[in-house]
Amino acid sequence: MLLEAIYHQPKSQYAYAYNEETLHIRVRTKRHDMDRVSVVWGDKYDFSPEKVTTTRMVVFAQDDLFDYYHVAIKPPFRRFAYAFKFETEDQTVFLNEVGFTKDKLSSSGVGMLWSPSGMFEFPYLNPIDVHSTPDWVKDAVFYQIFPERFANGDPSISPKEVEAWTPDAVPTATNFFGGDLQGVIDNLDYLVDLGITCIYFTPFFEAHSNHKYDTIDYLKVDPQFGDNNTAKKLVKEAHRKGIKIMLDAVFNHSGYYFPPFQDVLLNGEKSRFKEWFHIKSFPVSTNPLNYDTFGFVPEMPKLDTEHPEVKAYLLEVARYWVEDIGVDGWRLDVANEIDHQFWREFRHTVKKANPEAYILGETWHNSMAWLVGDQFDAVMNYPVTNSILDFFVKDEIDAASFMGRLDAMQIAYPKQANEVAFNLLDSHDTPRLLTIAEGNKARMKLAVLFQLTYSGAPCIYYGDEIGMAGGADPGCRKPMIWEKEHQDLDILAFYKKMIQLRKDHRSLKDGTFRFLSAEKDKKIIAYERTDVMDRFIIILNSDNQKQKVTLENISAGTFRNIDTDEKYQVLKGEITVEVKAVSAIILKDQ
Ligand code: ARE
Repeated sequence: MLLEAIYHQPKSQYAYAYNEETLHIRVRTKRHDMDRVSVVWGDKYDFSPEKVTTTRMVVFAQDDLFDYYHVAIKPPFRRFAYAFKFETEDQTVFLNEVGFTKDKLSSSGVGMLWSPSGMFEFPYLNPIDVHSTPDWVKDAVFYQIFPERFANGDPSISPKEVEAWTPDAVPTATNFFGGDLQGVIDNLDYLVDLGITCIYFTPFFEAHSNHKYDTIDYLKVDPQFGDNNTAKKLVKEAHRKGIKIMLDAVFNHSGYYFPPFQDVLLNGEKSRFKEWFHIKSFPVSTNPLNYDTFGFVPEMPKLDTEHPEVKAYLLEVARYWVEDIGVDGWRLDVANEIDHQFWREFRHTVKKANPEAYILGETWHNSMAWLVGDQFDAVMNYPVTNSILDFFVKDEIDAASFMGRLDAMQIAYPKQANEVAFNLLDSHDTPRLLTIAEGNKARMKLAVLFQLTYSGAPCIYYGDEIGMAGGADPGCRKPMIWEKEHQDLDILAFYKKMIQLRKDHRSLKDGTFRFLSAEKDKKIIAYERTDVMDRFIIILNSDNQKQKVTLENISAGTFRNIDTDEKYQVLKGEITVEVKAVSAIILKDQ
């Protein structure tokens, strides 16, 4: 037993309230080290050896080095004092907050283990502290729209110098094509038909650039896109068709033409807005840059979100779009560079306006610090994106590393954050999926199949579903191709089929997920998704050769290949499946 590998941290992603009555307790051990791991627990105000309960934990995640055990427990009085019990054939070891005890009967250990003062504690499960995330996101299929490039529904408001909206149009950092909100309204049925339930809009507030991340007026739709009534109409129409709307909150910085920043440029030290920004000296200069910005972009002066007026202004913006216009969520731009206190107040404001609103942080790295319940519901799951791309699309890692990397994200956050994690494969900030796959549609489909059968909320970047290609920003921002003859209808049919399958089966959304195969040096993975209604076994072969795999520890039953109807019988807990090169098989129990 390798005691050095064992890790637990109270009040963290290793011990948190899942809901108002349930605690999740997790512990890490060396991989394959233990025969049995349990949590030994009781109530600290009524604590005695006779009254403690021992509850077995199960392995819920694994990586190269470690097993991660998990258990859900409902402490009757919301208080929880606990220790861990680790067992192998010849050893039993306990761990409490004081340290390890070899045997509960050893003289030195008795007092330590069986006294509440030595135990780990979850002192009290206060409902207000529970990190609760909106249920609807578990069922959602998101679609990301870059408003300037989806559809032009009202040419009368397009910028004068728009370029032709053709399948071979070339987006640059500064050109315009004329997309607008009416264009989205006109195409809502297309999204309904695809199976979309929420649109994520990159910014559509008044701004100077084509991407609109350099805001001029946060309370106004950009005149090139419509006006606030068009936004209202969009929200209303979308809601009527079962589609929710999430907007982009660009609160880290404003645009250069934001009136308060213009005032600072004009009035320098005398400006009443000088403290709204991080200005190092006067007069303000872009070269050399003497104020803080997003990156080193002079057009994006960083806002001082600690300043009470800035905070009040931005919180009113957050409230207005949710409460007065009716949007269902906010994606937070550069979320990790804004102070935590701002996000706490932001959450309070937004959830007061709509308790079911989804708050999604744009972060690209481990984000536990924002996922403790008082800030974001979830984050853009780029670590998972990269793992999917590395395994299925770029063919750079083996099955064992893929599983390890995904499972590392399962242990990185509380379950309720992972259930509503935003799982994207590409975005307006990355090359398109098909381009990353170097045009290999089979690899693209594997990634999509995985995305749509994994936990978390999948998001499709506009146009991926019809096989649009495009390199890094701005290449990935071509105008949507609407002409059927230029769309890849095979990819479209594939997306529709997979989205429908996900919608028809809860197990594929928030059922239990269990890897059945993910071996070192192999390129094939298999996993099971189950809930009370049904059970799927999904096998994806990312190898360029066909592969045969025998899956073990499967409970009895007969499965059917959903595409070919071929039957698979579980024999002695095993199923053997052969999968063609770069393809997948989906088995469903009968
Ligand atoms: C423009 C040009 C680019 C050029 C850039 C710098 O298009 O080619 O490189 O200027 O001069 C918006 C526009 C962009 C624009 C940018 C600046 O959409 O087109 O780029 O403004 O004017 C990091 C941040 C993350 C950020 C990404 C882009 O952490 O917050 O960089 N993403 C958001 C939006 C963007 C938006 C902005 C922020 C600014 O989604 O669309 O850009 O409002 C690693 C790092 C991450 C890093 C990531 C990507 O993983 O860890 O921190 O993200 O790579 O670079």
